[in-house]
Amino acid sequence: MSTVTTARQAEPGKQSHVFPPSPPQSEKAESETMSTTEEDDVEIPLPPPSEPPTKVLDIDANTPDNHVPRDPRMIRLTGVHPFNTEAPLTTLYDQGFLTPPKLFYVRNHGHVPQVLDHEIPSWKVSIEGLVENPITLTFTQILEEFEQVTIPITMVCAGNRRKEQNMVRKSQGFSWGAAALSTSLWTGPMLADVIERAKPMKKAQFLCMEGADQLPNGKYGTSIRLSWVQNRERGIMLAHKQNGEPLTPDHGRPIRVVIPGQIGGRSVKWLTRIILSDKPSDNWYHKYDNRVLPTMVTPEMSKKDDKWWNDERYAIYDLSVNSAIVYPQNDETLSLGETCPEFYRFRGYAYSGGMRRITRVELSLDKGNTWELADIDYPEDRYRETERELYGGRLDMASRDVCYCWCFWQLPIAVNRLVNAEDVVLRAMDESMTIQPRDMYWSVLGMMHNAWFRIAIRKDSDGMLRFEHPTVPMAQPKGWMDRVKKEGGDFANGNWGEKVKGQVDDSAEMPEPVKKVKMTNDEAKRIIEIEELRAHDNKDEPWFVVSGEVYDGTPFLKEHPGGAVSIISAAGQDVTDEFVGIHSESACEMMPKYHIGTLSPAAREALLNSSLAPDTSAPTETFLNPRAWRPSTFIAKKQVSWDSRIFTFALDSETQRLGLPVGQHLMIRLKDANGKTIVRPYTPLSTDAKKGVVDILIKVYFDDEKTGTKGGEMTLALDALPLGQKLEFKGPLGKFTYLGGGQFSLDGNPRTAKSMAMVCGGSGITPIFAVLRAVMEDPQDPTTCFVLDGNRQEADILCREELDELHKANPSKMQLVHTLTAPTHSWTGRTGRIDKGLVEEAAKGTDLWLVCGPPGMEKSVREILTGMGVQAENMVFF
Ligand SMILES: Nc1nc2c(c(=O)[nH]1)N[C@H]1C(S)=C(S)[C@@H](COP(=O)(O)O)O[C@H]1N2
Ligand SMILES: [Mo]
Repeated sequence: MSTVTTARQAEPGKQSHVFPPSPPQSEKAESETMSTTEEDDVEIPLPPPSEPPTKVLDIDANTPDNHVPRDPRMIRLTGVHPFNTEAPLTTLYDQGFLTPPKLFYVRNHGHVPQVLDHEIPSWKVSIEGLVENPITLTFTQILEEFEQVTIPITMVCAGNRRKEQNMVRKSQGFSWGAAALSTSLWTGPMLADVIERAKPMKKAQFLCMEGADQLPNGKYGTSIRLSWVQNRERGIMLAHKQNGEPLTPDHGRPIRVVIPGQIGGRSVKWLTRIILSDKPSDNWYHKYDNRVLPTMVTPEMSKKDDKWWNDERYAIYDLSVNSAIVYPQNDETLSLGETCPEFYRFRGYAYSGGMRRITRVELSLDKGNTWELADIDYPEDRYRETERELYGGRLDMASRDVCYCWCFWQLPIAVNRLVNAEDVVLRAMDESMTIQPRDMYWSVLGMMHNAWFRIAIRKDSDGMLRFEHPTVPMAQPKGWMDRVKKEGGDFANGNWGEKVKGQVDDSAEMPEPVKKVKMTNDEAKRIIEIEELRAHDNKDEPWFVVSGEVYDGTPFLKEHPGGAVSIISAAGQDVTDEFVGIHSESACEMMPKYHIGTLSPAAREALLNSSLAPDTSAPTETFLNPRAWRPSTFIAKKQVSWDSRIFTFALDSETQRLGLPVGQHLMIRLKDANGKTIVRPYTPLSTDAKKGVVDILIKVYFDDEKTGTKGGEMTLALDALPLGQKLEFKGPLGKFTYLGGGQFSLDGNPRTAKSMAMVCGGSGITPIFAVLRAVMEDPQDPTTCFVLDGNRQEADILCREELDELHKANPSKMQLVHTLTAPTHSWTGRTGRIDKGLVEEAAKGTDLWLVCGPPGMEKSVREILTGMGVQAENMVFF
């Protein structure tokens, strides 16, 4: 514990919750009130100086609220009007336990009713419905004929923290940060006393209320249970003073309802009517607002079927347990230099609903594996120690053992532990042992978000820790949720969307483990000299070399899945690297058939020397050479998601084009850190019209430490490649070329297609996309395309924006279907693998199938197509 004490002393930040925080009271007679109880020297929390704004802001001048003075610090979440605002989180917190009205969050569904001073005494509140004695009380009566109490109550909008939900999936609600809550001392009569006057009938069960604000769907109204009102322990009251001052226009001037422990939406402002009923309120705002519909109900479902809104089980009353970290604030930094304190004191708020007390607040530095208890301070308790007059009401907490207010927590954490943590998560528990959940419960209205509050810790290169809040309302920088989203992270990945070290996409095209397969024929004992090999450097009888062994490709020219070109371009060459790089075990098993002999040592040497010869040829119009590896410099890398990047490589000159026909691919060769040569085929993202550079989209397959699965050799090597490094390209390769206007060539034969189906998965999109783009970007091209793209999760969809754009621009030429095997609940598209049903959907009018994806996917699509009677000549597998 001694370290903790040190930490508190070391921490220079100000103590914002020392009470009483603010001796200077605003003008009025309150000081008198206090002096009458001088014998009672218990210190209670009193509000900070109020200094109410007197000026109508320019921004409000042209709105119906041009009569309401406001504080410019309030953050407007729904534009200029209506006024839905919260204070910056730290500003709110720094006020202490009680929030001045001008910084108290505001939720106005419409304009603020204008009530002039002289109209207030005669303001009327009617009590009607199932009462024996319907009455209308004036404001003056309510003040004078009922006992007045003063109670501290925290109000919270059901939408508090909604921005976090909206980041995951847009809800039908605007983006509150974590400051849609505030606390004040409220003065007025208990609503139970007022109701009694009207003599409720036995069958009255609900208390409906209505405000004076005229809204698009009628007046604002809602209801609560009458029994709750009658239970004085629940503290449900009418209030005409907030922190000792008459209500401000935004908070319900001249009178409102205040309900402890329940969402703010039930506390009607500008109160005019109370109706007792045997049914809940039929007000539009009661029915269509402040509800948590089941998570699987989509906005469309809720629109179609009114039953979701008529179900009282989904209406929110009690608040739920919730908490937030305030300090460190978003983008706060901590430099780790010599001046760095040993401890950083984390601080924030917590609250629960139904008047339940927060009984523990816990923080974790290891994503919830282990937790530490924070200190909790309950300023509300200080009011229980005294009974006195305050603001013209009896301070009425001494006999109450329930909790109406927020509390504060703090925990000093050793900075060296923060250095080693990726984040800090927070959760609170209340006295019903209800604990905040780890995961979000998303619903149509985006309400009651109370999952663990998480702060990400980033390590800046200059030796600083930088803290990120999940979201920040209307401000920059926007917090980790925005960052994760931009990185393409999936919030449902179990790690708040952050990259999980070693995470592997199970539908990925992982390179198959290369087993040693014997490729030679023991009968082929011929020794071949370099002259003989060179004599077969032609397209009629192409010989090629793999690992010093010579093969005759002639019998395989027709059958080679990569087309004759790939064999012809290998003629007379040592193609060991690319052969090993791209061929499967079963391909290797076929090789003994074509083995004709072994190169002599001299021939080996000659071949090696010729391939090492510097490329001195004059600059050509296009970069690629099908018969030579061409060097290129890695000049730029752009991160498009946590595992995908666009690599840019320089061509020989700024005016040179790559020279890759649409539909063909190229090969990349490089040496990894261990000196091992790796070769893989790729289709660039940039078009062949691009000069000077080539862009290649690469999805990196990381090692999976958990399962011990190795990542992608090539993609990991590329990812580790330093800028300025050279690697090599060779190509073009491929049996398919799209010529434009529906014309293509397959295995050298010119043909045409009216309609193409493009089936792909993972990074298989890249060759497909090249063809699709050629079709879609040419307005003269009448070909139609059906794109069927299968992935694991939404974040794995490559070229998504590009696809959407092509689709948008060509609604009649292009159909686009995404399907996910592991979607999150926010996904509304197709789910499951690419199966027969989907393939059949794509088959309408299709005369050419282009397929590219992981081996498993290609295999099953081939089976489906064959089963459907599609001829092999109409299928292209890349
Ligand atoms: N008449 C009326 N009462 C109302 C509202 C409203 O728009 N009109 N908004 C409700 C909602 S949703 C909330 S959260 C609280 C907000 O109270 P505040 O603006 O004083 O913070 O008022 C509630 N009472
Ligand atoms: Mo609200």
